[in-house]
Amino acid sequence: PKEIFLKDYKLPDYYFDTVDLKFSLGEEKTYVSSKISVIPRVEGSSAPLVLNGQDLNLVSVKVNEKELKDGDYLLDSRHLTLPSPPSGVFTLEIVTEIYPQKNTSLEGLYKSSGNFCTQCEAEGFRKITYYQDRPDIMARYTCRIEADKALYPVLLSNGNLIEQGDLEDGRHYALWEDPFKKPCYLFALVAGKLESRDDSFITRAGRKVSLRIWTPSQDLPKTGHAMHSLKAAMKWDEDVFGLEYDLDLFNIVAVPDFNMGAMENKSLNIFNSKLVLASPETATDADYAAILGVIGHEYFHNWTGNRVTCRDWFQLSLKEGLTVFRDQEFSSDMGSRTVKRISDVSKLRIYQYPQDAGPMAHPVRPHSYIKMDNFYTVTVYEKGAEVVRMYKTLLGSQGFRKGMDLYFQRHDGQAVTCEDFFAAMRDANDAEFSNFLLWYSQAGTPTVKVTSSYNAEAHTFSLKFCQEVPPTPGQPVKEPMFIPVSVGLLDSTGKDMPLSSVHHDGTLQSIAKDGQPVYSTVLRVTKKEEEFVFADVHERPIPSLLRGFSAPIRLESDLAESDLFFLLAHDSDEFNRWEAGQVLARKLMLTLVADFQQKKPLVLDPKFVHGLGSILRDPSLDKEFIAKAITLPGEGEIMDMMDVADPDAAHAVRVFIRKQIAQELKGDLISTVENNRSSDGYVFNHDNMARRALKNIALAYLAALDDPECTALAMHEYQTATNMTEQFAALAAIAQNPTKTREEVLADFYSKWQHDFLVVNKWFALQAMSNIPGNVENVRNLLNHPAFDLRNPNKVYSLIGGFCGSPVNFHAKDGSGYKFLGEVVVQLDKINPQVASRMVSAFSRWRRYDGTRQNLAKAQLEMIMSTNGLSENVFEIASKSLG
Ligand code: B3K
Ligand code: ZN
Repeated sequence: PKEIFLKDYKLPDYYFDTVDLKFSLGEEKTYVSSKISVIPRVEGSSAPLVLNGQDLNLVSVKVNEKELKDGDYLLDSRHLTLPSPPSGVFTLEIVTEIYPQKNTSLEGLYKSSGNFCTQCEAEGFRKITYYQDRPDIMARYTCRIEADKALYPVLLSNGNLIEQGDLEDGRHYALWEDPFKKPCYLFALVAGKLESRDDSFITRAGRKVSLRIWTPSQDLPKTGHAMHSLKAAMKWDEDVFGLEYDLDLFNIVAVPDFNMGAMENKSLNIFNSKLVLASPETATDADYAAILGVIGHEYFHNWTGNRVTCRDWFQLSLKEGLTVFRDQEFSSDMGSRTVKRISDVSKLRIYQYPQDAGPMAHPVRPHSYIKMDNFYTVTVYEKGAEVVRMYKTLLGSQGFRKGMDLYFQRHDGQAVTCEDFFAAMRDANDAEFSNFLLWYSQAGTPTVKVTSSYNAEAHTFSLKFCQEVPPTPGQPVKEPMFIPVSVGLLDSTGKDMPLSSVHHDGTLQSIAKDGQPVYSTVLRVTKKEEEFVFADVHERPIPSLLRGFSAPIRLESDLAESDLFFLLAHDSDEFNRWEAGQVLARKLMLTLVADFQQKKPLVLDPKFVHGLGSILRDPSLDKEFIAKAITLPGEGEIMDMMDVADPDAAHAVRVFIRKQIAQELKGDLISTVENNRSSDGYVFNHDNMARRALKNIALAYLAALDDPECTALAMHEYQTATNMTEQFAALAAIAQNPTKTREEVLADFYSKWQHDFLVVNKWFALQAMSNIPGNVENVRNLLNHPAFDLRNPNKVYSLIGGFCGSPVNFHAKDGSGYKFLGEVVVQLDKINPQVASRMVSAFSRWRRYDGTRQNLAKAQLEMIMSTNGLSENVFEIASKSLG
């Protein structure tokens, strides 16, 4: 396999101006013909034209209408090369034959539940026809689709429908034209038996846009929330960014077989059904929230990704980091900003920090890849979004908006780089950004140590920062980063002190703005060691550091436990209230882990339970915030902080604390469940979601007691639930304990929902993630369950992915979990390399464990590496994990 490097980027020798595609869809094979007008970049050049192609059967090639003979072009398994094309503009026509029915990789053109659909990002278009498959080739497309009318009554592609009609032999056709230039990764085609929910949106300029969400007819009733989300997203993008939709039609198609969440193809988004279909009875609040976020995300790509796209795939975060940031902001505005921030930061900590500390660590803009699909990562997406958020933190809302406006003004219709985005932000604000670009090129999570001291005589308060960026593969030595640290100071009553000025670098900078006091300020930490001294501080303050999580770092402060309890009770920055509780919980859990490892009896600090109890009972707090605040850090997060990850200790400690809390707060938890039941039907809004979240976490705690009273309560909630959010939470609560009731309720749930594959996937995931000892056997059995299918990514993510999410079972000391995953990966790789490669990633941090586990995991990786015909996808992850 060949590694591709950012530093090797070269401008293409040829541009494509227009591309006319014709698809003749068939049951055995599909013919694709493309007619491309080719323009040399440099006049008179006759450099070879190299086209990408994979799994294609070439039928014919014509240049300026003349068919080429065998020797006129070169063909290998990955390329079609014209060694000496005519100089000047010319027409290239290519016909290929492809086999979508046999395509299990779900990349290129494939079939899902009888319908044709495409997935071209990153490099799937080359599985449709020979092309310069790279995002800096932007062309205007037409697409003519021809198919059997009875089997495929609906024919869709990008842009506008300009012609349709019947043909001989029961066939028909549709001709689509996309007026916008686009890279081929945004091309899409759908053909099948689908029906649409239709609606419309009036843009702020008064244009009417038709909106259609396509599914098989029986699913149409479940598309209401998706349509609502789409309209909300269109409005929000106009209000917040001044960005209007640019065509008269916007289509969304839901398909059950899809490798990821969704795809932003120009005006024809294709979605995993999981992220479109929802009804109160079948989808949880988390599903509703995910649909809102992802519908928003794909829609927002129309400007950040499609109108302005990436020059090359190394720049992926240019569109993904930015668009994740936009969807996070959208969801914040539609619900609770604090709770959304807590969820996003948790996601970063649980998934991105470990990646950034392991063998697959890479910068937000990677330097190299073997298979681009492996770089659609939490680093590119979530850390990338944090990088965009830092611009906003530094520039303020208005400054950020000015930067965005300039970005579109400069680059609409272009394929650009992360530096172009940076430059727009800087130039629009005349900003001084020193070494900010390092966020794109240096991997690893910076650790920042903060020490504070108060000088009672001088009335000054000093914060000393010391930063360290850990070494990562290929980057042994790092430079200090530009870290925006948002800070406030609390007085002894818990109120924010007004901040007047700060000494830094030998100067006194004023903080107050226009004579108005300021209660939070952003310090720009840019050196390895640096001190900031606040002036006019009249009592010893408690500092609230990194408010709103203003930078993706690990913060280590010298705050005492009592300071943390104080912040938990008083901080005006709600994110930091939550964070104070998390820091306390992490410290506590690590202490107990050490006790557990030394076989000491475990004892829980009563102050901690007391703190949680007062949060639980505080009527002034948002219920969803309470639910987050009483949730303990996960086992993974704790293992991540240990020198040698010990899944058994992390698990035992978490179980112990949960039980203790449930015991001590049992009365409060029971009344929390009772007082937060639904009074009427399901409503998806913040208050109702918050109520359900709080009720469900209380129920989960109670079930940890495994006593008859709590089991009966959970059973009651299960039986009376009128929506999936509450029903599934009750099921999960009951399923915590390996009892007969568990088996009965799981069976009952399946028989209720076996007709609905999305609900059945929840049922698979719940069992797969279970911490019940020896669960690997159950999961093996579920592989043979009639509802399971290795070819469907959602099912794999639920069952196999779910299993790898249970540290005790996946990392079982007998190696049974590793062996199971090894076997599945080898099988899966032959079907769908992208999905197999995601699964094999569960092995990547094997060096974090003890010697026994290391040997067992390593043996599986080696077994995988020795498999014949291994895909490049799995090869890259497995070899880098071993390397
Ligand atoms: N851009 C797509 C991801 C494509 C992944 C290709 N392996 C979805 C998104 O981020 O919006
Ligand atoms: Zn995206």
